[in-house]
Amino acid sequence: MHIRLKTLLLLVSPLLILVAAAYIQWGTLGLPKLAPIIEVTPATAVEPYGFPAWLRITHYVNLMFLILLIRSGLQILMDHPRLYWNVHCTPRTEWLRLTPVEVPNDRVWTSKDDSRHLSPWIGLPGYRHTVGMARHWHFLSVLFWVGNGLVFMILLFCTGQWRRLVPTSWHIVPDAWAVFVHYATFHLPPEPNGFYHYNALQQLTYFGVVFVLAPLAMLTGPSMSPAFTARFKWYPKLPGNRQVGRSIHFFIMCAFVAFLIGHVSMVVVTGLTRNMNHIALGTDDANPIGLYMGLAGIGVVALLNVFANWTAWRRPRAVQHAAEAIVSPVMAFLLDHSTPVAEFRRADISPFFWPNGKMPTSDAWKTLAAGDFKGYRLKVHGLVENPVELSLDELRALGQKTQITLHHCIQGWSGIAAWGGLPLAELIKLVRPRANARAVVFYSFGDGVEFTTGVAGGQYYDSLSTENALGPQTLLAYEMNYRPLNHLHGAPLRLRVENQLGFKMVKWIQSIEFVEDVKSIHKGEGGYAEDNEYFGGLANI
Ligand SMILES: Nc1nc2c(c(=O)[nH]1)N[C@H]1C(S)=C(S)[C@@H](COP(=O)(O)O)O[C@H]1N2
Ligand SMILES: [Mo]
Repeated sequence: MHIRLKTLLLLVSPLLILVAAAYIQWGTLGLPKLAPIIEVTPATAVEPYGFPAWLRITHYVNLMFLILLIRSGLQILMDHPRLYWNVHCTPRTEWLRLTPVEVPNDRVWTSKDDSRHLSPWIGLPGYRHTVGMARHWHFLSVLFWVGNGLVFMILLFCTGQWRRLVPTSWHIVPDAWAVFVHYATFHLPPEPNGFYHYNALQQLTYFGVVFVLAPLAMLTGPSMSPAFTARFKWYPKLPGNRQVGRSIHFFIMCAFVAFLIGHVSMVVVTGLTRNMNHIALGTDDANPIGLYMGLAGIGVVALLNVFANWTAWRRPRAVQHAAEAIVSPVMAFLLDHSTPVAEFRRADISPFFWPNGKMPTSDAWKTLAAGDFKGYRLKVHGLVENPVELSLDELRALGQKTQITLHHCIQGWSGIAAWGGLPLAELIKLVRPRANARAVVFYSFGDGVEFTTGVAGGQYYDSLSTENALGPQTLLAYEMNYRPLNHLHGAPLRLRVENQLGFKMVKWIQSIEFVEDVKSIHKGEGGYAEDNEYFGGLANI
């Protein structure tokens, strides 16, 4: 692991300064005076107190999905184990590197080569390049996590319980500081009974988790979605750019983990049995039932995680289809109807563009490449009235467009390039698809790489709905950055479809077929990555 020293200092210095200040205050002035603890009983309470059932349940459900989110999120991160502040993801500019590998200069190093192994005890589902499954669990979990959070918020404000979390006086800041000086210098202050009242630091922390961390996690998520950012170019600019959004998303995960550790430790230190009765049973006494229930609850969370890993390894197709059924409709509703528009300036073009996939090894492609693709003919067939075979010159004559766009790989990296080519809509006009042609399939000269074994096998292909094929930013590109497309990035022809993730954009295109349904092609999931890596139809996030 490697982290830039400057970044590390920037990250830990606020905490160090606070701790140092706490020690200085203790050393010179002694421990600060704490806000007086007001003894409250049910008879004297004026504010809402206790933990109603809805709160205990949402608290628990939150934990369940938060753990799944963290574990699947870590797995997604390890598929491109580098974090950057710049959108280009140029090697050696990352501020955090969770791999020992320095990107070599003297040979091709693809983004798939770069993905790292993660223990299945930590990652969901663990091991290498299992980003497809990890995403399914991430997005399935996030729907429930956000839904649960909404229920919590609504009830919080309907029941008056918000008064326990939301500070209503600035006095909370000095009060919280006084508590912090105690904790930081290892003095346990007398605690108010949390059933009625939190201490100031505790209240401020809970407030921060609910009203700052969780919303930030939700806001930085979509800043990584190709469909969303291709439609709203300003959105990723709110954090700075897509990679800043990704880095912040990572910090939020770290903050949640830090909170979990601190929160659980405090629950243990400040009266475990009583605290467990509060949050498991909603009672304020000292019998051990809440503790047993809490332990059982944690057992259920552990079982859920075992189940998640098991499904990811043993029933991946079922998980893929479940995500397709549950998540895709929600995401399609939110994202699919927006046409991509975001374009960049020439000066924004990335100096380096990560390559992915395996170069074709077939003689057919090698012969064409040796002849500078003069002999290349793109075959367009299937459910069309006018099947054609076109040379590169003929494709050029049909229409040309250049677009400077941001590429999003499912693995996490991004890059900006100028793509020149034929708008697919023009080709569609020429071939006249039949009414029953609902999908367009792009076949590659190259093979895919099977993800568990790393062995190449089977033709790479992918497909688009006809609607997406007609999009204003869907191109058959033969130029990259104003030069003929090079071999590595897909010569002679590749797909660009800017509201989707990179894996949809087939390189080294051999032929295009119009079909009624992709179910009849290969394993029927719509593409090589969908067939073999269980990627979802969620290529827009
Ligand atoms: N034929 C083929 N096309 C492919 C792939 C592949 O493995 N084989 N990988 C895809 C993925 S995952 C990405 S991110 C982009 C990468 O394009 P680039 O190499 O130009 O960056 O190509 C896509 N097209
Ligand atoms: Mo990718």
